[in-house]
Amino acid sequence: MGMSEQTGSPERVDERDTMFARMERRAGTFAYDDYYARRPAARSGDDRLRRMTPLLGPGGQHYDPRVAGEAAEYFRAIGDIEVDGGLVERWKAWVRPSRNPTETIKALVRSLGAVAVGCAELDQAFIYTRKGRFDADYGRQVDLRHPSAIVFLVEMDFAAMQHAPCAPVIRESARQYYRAAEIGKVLEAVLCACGYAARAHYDAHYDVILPPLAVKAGLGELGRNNILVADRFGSRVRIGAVTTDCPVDHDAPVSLGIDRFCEVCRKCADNCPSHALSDGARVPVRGVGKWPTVPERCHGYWRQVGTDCGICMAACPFSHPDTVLHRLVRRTVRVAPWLSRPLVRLDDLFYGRRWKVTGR
Ligand code: B12
Ligand code: SF4
Ligand code: SF4
Repeated sequence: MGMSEQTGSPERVDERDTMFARMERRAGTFAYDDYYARRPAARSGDDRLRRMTPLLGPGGQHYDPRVAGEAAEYFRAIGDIEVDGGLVERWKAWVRPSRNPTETIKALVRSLGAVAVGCAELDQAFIYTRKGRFDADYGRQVDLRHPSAIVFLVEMDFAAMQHAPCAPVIRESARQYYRAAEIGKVLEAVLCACGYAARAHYDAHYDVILPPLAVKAGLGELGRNNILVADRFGSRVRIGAVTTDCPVDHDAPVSLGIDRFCEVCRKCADNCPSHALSDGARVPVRGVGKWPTVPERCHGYWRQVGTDCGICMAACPFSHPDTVLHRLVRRTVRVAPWLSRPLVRLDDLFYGRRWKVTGR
C-alpha cells in the first residue's frame, strides 16, 4: 500500500490523546479525572511516565544544566514573542494590493528564515477534534474553517543534530521551535492586517497535525520514521504553519523516491533506542498506509535521557548536509528509486549502519 493511498475515510485525532497532552494531566484535576475515565487503559502507563525525570530537569542521563537552561529559556520566550509593527506595515503594503498574494507571502516567509514554504488546502482530517494541551481549554471543540494552510520548514542545524540524543539536540529543538513560532506570528499578523483571518500554529499551540499538511503542500514525503522527510534537509526540519482564508494557490504533493527508499533503508527504526519505530511493513492508520510510532516508548526514552533524542531525524540518509554530492544522490533516488538498495549500501559504507553517539 502506497504512503498516500487511502483505505477508508480518515478519522480525526483528539489532541487530548497525543503524548504531550497526556503528560500535562495532573491527578486531582477535572482534566485528569475526565481523561482517564475515557481512557482507563492509559492511566497506569501514563502515571509511570509522569513519575520519571521531567525533560530539561536534573536526573536525566544526558542532563547538562547550562544547555537545559538555554533550552528552557527559548521555550519560555516563545510566549513573549512580539511582532514588530513596522515589519507588518511594510509587508502589508506588498501583500494587500495583490489579488493573489501567494508569491509575496512565500517571499516573506523565506525572508524570515524558513528554508521551504508551500501551500495546501486545509483538509479537515488534519485538524484536531478537541483541544488537550492545557487544562484551561481542555476538551474545547476545535472549529477551524480556514480553507488553506501556508506551511513552512526551518532547518535544524546539522552539527547540533550529530549529538543526538545528547543535550545539544534539545537546545536546537527549542531554538527552531522559537524561530518557527516567530515566523508564524509575523505571517499571522501580516495576513490579519490585510483583512484576512489567520492563525499561527506553533509549539504547544496547534489545531492541526503538521506533517500531513507539509506533505500536501509539496514539502516532502512521510518516511518510515513517521515524520516528514523533506527535499534538501531530510527530516532535519521543524514545521510551522499559518491557516488562513487568504486566497493562495495550493501546491501539489511531490515524489522524491523516499517512499521506496524507506522500504529498504530502515536506518531510523534500527537505531531507535526505544524501538518506537517499525522495521516491518506499512499498516493502515486512520485510512493511510504508514509505519507507526509507539509514542509511549519514544517519550519514555526522552524521560530517561532528559532530551528529545532526535536520532531518527539525524540518522536518516536524507538528513545529510545539502552538498553537491548529496544533491546528486537525492536526484538519483528521485528519478531511479529502484536503485535504492545499492544506495542504502553506500550510505552504510560511508556513514555506518549504527548511529554513533557523540557527546555526553
Ligand atoms: C505529539 C507529538 C509527538 C509525540 C507522539 C508522536 C506520534 N506519532 O504519535 C512524540 C513525543 C512521540 C513525538 C516524538 C517526536 N517528534 Co513530535 N510531535 C508531536 C506533535 C505535537 C503532534 C503530532 C500528533 O498529533 N501525533 C498524534 C497522531 C496524529 O500521530 P500519528 O497517527 O502517528 O501521525 C503522525 C504521522 O503519521 C503524521 N500523519 C498523521 N496523519 C497523517 C496523514 C497522512 C496522509 C500523512 C502523510 C501523515 C500523517 O503526523 C503525525 C506526526 O506525529 C507534532 C506537532 C504537530 N502539530 O504536528 C510534533 C512533530 C510531529 N514532532 C516532530 C519531531 C521532530 C519529533 C521527534 C523527532 C523529536 C525531536 N527531537 O524533535 C520525535 C520523532 C518521533 C517519531 N519518529 O515518530 C516534528 C516533526 C518534523 C518533521 N520533520 O516532520 C513535529 C511536526 C513538530 C514540529 N513543529 O516540527 N512527537
Ligand atoms: S526520537 Fe529517538 S526514541 Fe523517539 S522515535 Fe526517534 S529515535 Fe526513537
Ligand atoms: S532513515 Fe531510512 S527508513 Fe528511516 S526515514 Fe530515513 S530513509 Fe526512510
